[in-house]
Formats: sequence, C-alpha cells, structure tokens
Amino acid sequence: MSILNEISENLQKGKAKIVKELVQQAVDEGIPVKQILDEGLLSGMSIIGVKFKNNEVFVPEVLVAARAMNMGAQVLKPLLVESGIEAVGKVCLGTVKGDLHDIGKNLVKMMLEGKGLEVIDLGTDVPPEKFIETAQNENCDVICCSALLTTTMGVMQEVVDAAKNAGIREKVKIMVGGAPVNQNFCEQIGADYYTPDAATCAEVAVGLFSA
Ligand code: B1M
Repeated sequence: MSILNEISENLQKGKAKIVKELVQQAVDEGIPVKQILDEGLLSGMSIIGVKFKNNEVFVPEVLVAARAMNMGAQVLKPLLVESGIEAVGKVCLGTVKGDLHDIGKNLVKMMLEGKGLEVIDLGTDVPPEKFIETAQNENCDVICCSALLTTTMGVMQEVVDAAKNAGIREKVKIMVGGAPVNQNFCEQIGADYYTPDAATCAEVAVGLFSA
C-alpha cells in the first residue's frame, strides 16, 4: 500500500498519532505537500464523508477522523507558509453561527497565513455581529466566512447585512466558501467573492492586497 493510501486508511480509523507520523514520513520522502493533502488527508476525509452520509459511520467516528485530519494538517502547516513574507493584510475568519465544522476553515487559515496574511481566527459558531465587531476593532480588510451546512449558509447573508448596517460594507471585502456554497449564492447574498477551496481563497485574498 502506498504511504498516501496508508494516511487515508489510518485517518478513516481515527488513528491520529499514526497519521501524524505518516504525514511526516511522506514529507521526508519528498512527496509534494499538495499531494499529501489531496491524496492522503482529504481523500480519507472524503471517504468518511460518504460513509457518514450513508449511515455507515456516525458522529464519534467522524470526530476522531477529523482530529486525525487536523493533526496531519498541522505537520504540513509550516510547509505551506512561504518563508520571509511580511503580513500584507488582515483577515478575520470563522465558521458561521450554528455550524461547528472547522476542518475546511482551518485549511483556509493555513493557506491565508501561508500567503503572508494576518488571520484572526474566530473559530466556529460565529455570530454575524462578532465578524463585524472584529473587522471594526481590528481593522480587518477581509471577512472570510465558512459554512458546511445548508441550514447555516444563510447566516452569510446576515454577515453581509450586518456589515451594511454597521457602515463598513464599502471598506471590507466579504469572502464566502464551504461545500454547499457556490458563485450564484455569493452573488445572491451580495458577498464579494466565492472560492471553492482553501488555496484559491488565499490566492484571491492576497490578490486583493496586491491590487
Ligand atoms: Co457534518 N455534515 N454534521 N460533521 N460533516 C457534513 C457537512 C454533511 C455534508 C455530511 C452528509 O450528510 N453527507 C452534512 C451536511 C448536509 C447539508 O447541510 N446539506 C453534515 C451534517 C448533516 C452534520 C450534522 C447536522 C449531523 C448530525 O448531528 N445529525 C452535524 C451538524 C453539527 C453542526 O455543525 N452544528 C454534523 C457534525 C459533524 C461533526 C462534528 C461530526 C464533524 C465536524 C468536525 C469538525 O469539523 N471539527 C462533521 C464532519 C467532519 C463532516 C464531513 C464528513 C466532512 C467535512 C469536512 O471536514 N470535509 C461532511 C461530509 C463531507 O463534506 N463530505 C459533513 C473536509 C474539509 C477539508 O472540506 O470543509 O468542505 P470542507 O472545506 C473545503 C471547501 O469547502 C473549502 O475549502 C476546503 C478545501 O480546501 N472551504 C472554503 C471551506 N470553507 C471555505 C471558506 C472559503 C473558501 C473555501 O472562503 C472564506
């Protein structure tokens, strides 16, 4: 079995320590970071997702897999950070109110930091007013909202509205993403940018500062 398959298999079993060691081994073997992320960690997580949907695994199994995913990703974090970059802008990031999914959000954070942006991570279950308050108090140029549930993606509209009501809509860009979100939804709620994955999110965000 290839090491990437081993990472995926062990992630599905929630073996966080082994996943961490295997990811380090893959790095030492010179496998590209993106390949380790996509074909090892995310591949395992996606299989867990399908099994979760089909009721073949349940919340506890998904939680331990998520923990293994996060531990593996932590090993990759320093490699995603381009060396010697000065912080070029400030972003506040969170998973919206009612939503506890943070794996994608954590990846977005890593990629943003990797591009040299300063990130204020508000965590999960973040109410719209918290995004706005942080953007105002910390002078953030961008608000990044993540949602994984069709029942919570609507909160992104509330973030856009709250930014308007607070009078900061012209000053701050609002970026949205997460599995159920798409370009149409982004336009519908009046957000600025939808991006499908963490790497693209970071590219678009950094582009805003160099523009
Ligand atoms: Co949940 N869950 N979950 N879950 N869970 C999903 C999302 C679901 C699709 C599973 C399914 O049924 N197939 C489904 C949602 C269905 C829907 O809304 N249509 C679902 C459900 C229903 C639920 C519960 C309601 C289950 C229950 O309790 N009955 C419950 C809700 C809890 C809550 O949030 N209030 C729940 C709970 C959980 C766990 C706690 C067990 C766990 C989360 C643990 C954690 O995050 N710490 C969990 C997990 C892990 C999943 C799945 C299996 C995996 C999600 C994930 O981390 N994917 C998921 C099924 C699936 O996705 N196949 C599922 C990997 C991650 C890297 O991808 O987050 O999409 P993702 O991030 C991507 C992109 O979306 C993008 O970048 C990343 C890739 O680079 N991205 C952005 C994300 N945010 C972005 C922001 C951006 C740009 C890009 O710009 C700002």
